[in-house]
Amino acid sequence: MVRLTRSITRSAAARASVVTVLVLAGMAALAAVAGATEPRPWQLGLQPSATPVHERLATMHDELLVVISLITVFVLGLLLYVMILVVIAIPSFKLIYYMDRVPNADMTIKVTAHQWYWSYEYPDQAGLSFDSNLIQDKDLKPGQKRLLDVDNPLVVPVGATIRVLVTGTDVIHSWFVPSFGVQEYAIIGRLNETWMQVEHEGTYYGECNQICGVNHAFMPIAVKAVSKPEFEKWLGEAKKKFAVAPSPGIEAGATLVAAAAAGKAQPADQEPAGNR
Ligand SMILES: [Cu+2]
Repeated sequence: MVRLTRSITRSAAARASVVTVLVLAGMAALAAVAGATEPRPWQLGLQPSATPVHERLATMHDELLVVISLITVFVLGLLLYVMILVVIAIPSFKLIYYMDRVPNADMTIKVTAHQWYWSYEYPDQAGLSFDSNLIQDKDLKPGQKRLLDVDNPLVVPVGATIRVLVTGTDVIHSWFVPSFGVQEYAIIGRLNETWMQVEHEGTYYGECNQICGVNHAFMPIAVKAVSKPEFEKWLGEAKKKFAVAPSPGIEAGATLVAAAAAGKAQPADQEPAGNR
């Protein structure tokens, strides 16, 4: 009995010592593993792989890193393009505002478009107004430009800030003088506004640049910029030549409407003299 008890005690002690050794070994092993994969200060990327699953996760992570980097570069590129557009837009808006806003105007000119000629009115000059027609090829004098020169050019004083009001009586035209940077639609029933300030004397040409009908190419614009004294002299002559009549612009339109309503033909003076 005593032998049996001793034997059991010995084997229990042996088992306990084996378990203790195993536990210590396990703790040592865990400590070793933790040392290999612990987070480190300033660590970038994943911890070293300890399992096949983590190996695949790490591979997937690395591949996605390449893809996402390329996408980031692409999106930053797009943002750069947007910034370029913003940089362009700011002066562009400033310029549009400059073109649109008439600074304190010295005088006003009203431009009325017709098929196929222009009429000009000086509302500040007791409604002085006249029609401006193309000079036909057969009537061209030496020095006159074919398809550009007109019988009565618009005359403006140099240096004056001029408010230009543009309207039309039939279809949409457009008063376009390239060297002035002026292009304004002539729309029936609408009064569009722009401005110009001619800096040097001379004759400047433009054309209707809105396809307006069969004689679209035959309604040129000629603007003569003259000195102030010359302009005053011209005003005196023009008032006699065109015998100032009260605002024929709108009233001529009203006359046309009335004539059309009464079934009458268009008044002779409303026909484009040069384009028959
Ligand atoms: Cu036109």
